[in-house]
Amino acid sequence: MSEDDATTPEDSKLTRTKRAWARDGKFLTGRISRPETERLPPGQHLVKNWPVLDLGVQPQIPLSAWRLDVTGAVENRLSLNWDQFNALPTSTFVSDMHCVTTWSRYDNRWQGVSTHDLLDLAMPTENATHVLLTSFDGYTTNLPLADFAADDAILATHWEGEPISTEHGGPMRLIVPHLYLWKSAKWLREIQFIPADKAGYWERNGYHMRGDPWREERYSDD
Ligand SMILES: Nc1nc2c(c(=O)[nH]1)N[C@H]1C(S)=C(S)[C@@H](COP(=O)(O)O)O[C@H]1N2
Ligand SMILES: [Mo]
Repeated sequence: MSEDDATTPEDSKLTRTKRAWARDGKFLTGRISRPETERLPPGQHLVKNWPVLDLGVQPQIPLSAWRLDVTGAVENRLSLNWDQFNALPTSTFVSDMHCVTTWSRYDNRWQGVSTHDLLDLAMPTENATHVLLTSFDGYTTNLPLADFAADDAILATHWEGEPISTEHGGPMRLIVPHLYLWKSAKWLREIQFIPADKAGYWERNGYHMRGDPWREERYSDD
């Protein structure tokens, strides 16, 4: 950790602060809306810049050492190197992002491999209901398979036509536009398909298992 004496991410100032927000229900407006009627989710404000948020370790991953493993409840387990990943069909989507710390940023153009195309390859088995994501910095996050499989969810390598920078999760990060951005794992290393939900890093620290911004699913209910 860089900014304080914490020895584990759990002890860091960032995590302690965000645990307190979850405990106190900070930023909650109590409003529910829908993306069809309101582009900006409740309690969010627009930014033009693109803030960087992570646990403080930004791994530099040489492309020769990069791998993506697809494990768990799938017909075809995969372990792709960078060339194999880049040989997959590519898609381009434009979407908004919404961070639980209340900033939103519109119209981001992502290029990469759609989760649809990855799912066609891996073929989750019938009992797979959720995915647990693990990144090169040790970060984890979980989401329902149906959300991971959203039409505009993408394993992104490019943002606005340029390779995604290291600080924003390059060489490859997930983008699931319709959930809070903490579900969009940077520096993605492994996608595990699982038969029951399992909390990732922020989910163990007071944050919601699903994280729908229009329902303000910021924090866990208990
Ligand atoms: N690997 C990894 N992915 C991560 C994080 C992290 O710490 N490590 N932080 C999450 C959080 S809380 C947010 S808000 C977004 C921030 O993405 P950005 O830095 O590109 O804005 O990344 C998410 N993905
Ligand atoms: Mo976040």
